Amino acid sequence: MPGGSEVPPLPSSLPLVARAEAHDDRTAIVAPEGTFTYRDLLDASARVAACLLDGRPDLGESRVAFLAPAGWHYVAAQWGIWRAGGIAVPLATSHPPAELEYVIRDADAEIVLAHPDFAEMVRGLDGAKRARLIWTPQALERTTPHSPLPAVEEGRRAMMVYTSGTTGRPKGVVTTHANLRAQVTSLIAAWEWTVGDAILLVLPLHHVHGIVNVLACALWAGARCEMLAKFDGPRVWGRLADDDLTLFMAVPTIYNKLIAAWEAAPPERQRAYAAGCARLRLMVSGSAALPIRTLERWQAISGHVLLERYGMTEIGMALSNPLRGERRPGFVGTPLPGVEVRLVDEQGRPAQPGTPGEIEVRGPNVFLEYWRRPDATAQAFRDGWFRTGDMAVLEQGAYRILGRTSVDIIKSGGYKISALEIEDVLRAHPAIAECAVVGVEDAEWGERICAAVELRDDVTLALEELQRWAKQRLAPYKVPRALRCVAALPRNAMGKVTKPEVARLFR
Ligand code: MLC
Ligand code: AMP
Repeated sequence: MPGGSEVPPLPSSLPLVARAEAHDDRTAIVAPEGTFTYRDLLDASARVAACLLDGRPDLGESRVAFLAPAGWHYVAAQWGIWRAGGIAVPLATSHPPAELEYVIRDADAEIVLAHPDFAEMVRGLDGAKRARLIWTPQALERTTPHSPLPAVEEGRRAMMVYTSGTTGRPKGVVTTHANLRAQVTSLIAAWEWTVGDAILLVLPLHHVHGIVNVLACALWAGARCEMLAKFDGPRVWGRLADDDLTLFMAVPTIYNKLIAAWEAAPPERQRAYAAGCARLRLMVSGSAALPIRTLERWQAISGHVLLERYGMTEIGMALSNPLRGERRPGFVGTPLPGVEVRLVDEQGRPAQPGTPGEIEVRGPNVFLEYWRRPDATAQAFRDGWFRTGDMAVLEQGAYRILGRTSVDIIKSGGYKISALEIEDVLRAHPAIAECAVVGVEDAEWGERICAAVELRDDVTLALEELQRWAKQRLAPYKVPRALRCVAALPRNAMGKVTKPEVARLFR
């Protein structure tokens, strides 16, 4: 390790960090940069914290936006921000400058901590010019000054993850250290994580599936987390075929892609892949509905009945099929330890048994607030319960997700995407007079982003042209995959665009 362990270990007030002290020489992270123990992580994150503090006693919940590929620098940066008393705001490595700019600005980031891989892009961001810009190698390798780290109470803000909604642009979901502890310990108990576990992380690290369910749970348990910079089907299969992993978690699209990669492999490799899976103790699917055909195909290939669970950025995980016992296809199980779940009708009254209702969630796992949006925060709760916007029904003791209350929330590849946000961007295109964006069911991606547009007079627009333009403004997974140019969008008598009719244009 560069710099050695020059910062003396301090008992930490942060539960995750305090637990790492007990794991010391165990391997914590296997990353493209190398293999690192819990002691390495404590040392490196203390150096990052000292660098961020730069002589101050406490960052006092300043926002630190950080951008690093999945790997060692990411983890050291995240823990360093926490140990310095800052709020960690993960930026997405796949996002174009416009989206990064929005998050840095909305979070009002005081510091931008970035990996040199992104130097050119970050240097061009106005938000980074206004903030203190620090490169991760500089933070990780810093040797002086030794800095006493602040005592960070659990009730303080820890993290802000940006999520799309039905109003406006993405909002920062603020979770405290206590929220994170509740989210993690619930999964540790339900899925029986131990120090003996080893997990392969293939998910992006700007959303809770990767951040909480995989990375934070592994580090809480004292387990080993192996990080791939990016999902790659054959590479993932190669690792699953080795005999040293115990856990795997992914979105349904990733299982679909793994199924396709397995089917494309020669028979002897197929056998090796399947045998590798058999050695894992648990494979989990979530973030979007798991199609029963995916579950069945995966079972036929790997022998695993995928454990499907349900969660959301604002609440971590809420419902899960059992680790032991029957996992019902098409169901997401029962409330996780410490999480209360209820179904309510449109008036907010508990739904009659057996009838559908909106899922509401309560418990220490539920987030604190949307960053600087008190009205949105207030609207998201009813009598202390968080309103998820997802509909479900309780049948024979287990929940089945039926869909969402809003057509404008799309799930594609496991990403939550706001149709309204994309429409706002597309309306700025010089050829587009009006547009409507919908999610259309898709076997591989769950839903595909489709755009219907009314063009201005005398212009044409091709999909490729629109995609090129949109890629500069939107994350790749928000870019439309299909385009219909229409004389007039379908509207109801009130003049409102009828989204189900729009979706029909693409079927
Ligand atoms: C990418 N492509 C898409 C697409 N995304 N096509 C249709 N729909 C999409 N959504 C296309 C690209 O344009 C490209 O096409 C090709 O697919 C490969 O692109 P890529 O970017 O390399 O894709 P890939 O890396 O394979 O990404 C697929 C993925 C990724 C499934 C690995 O989408 C992913 O990591 N999803 C996970 C998201 C996640 O973690 N969600 C959790 C949110 S938290 P071409 O033609 O250029 O080759 C949450 C709470 C909870 O939901 O409950 O967990
Ligand atoms: P996000 O806002 O990105 O955290 O995504 C959360 C949303 O993902 C939820 O509100 C659900 O709509 C969806 N989701 C998560 N898990 C499941 C699941 N197992 N089945 C169906 N939808 C899910």
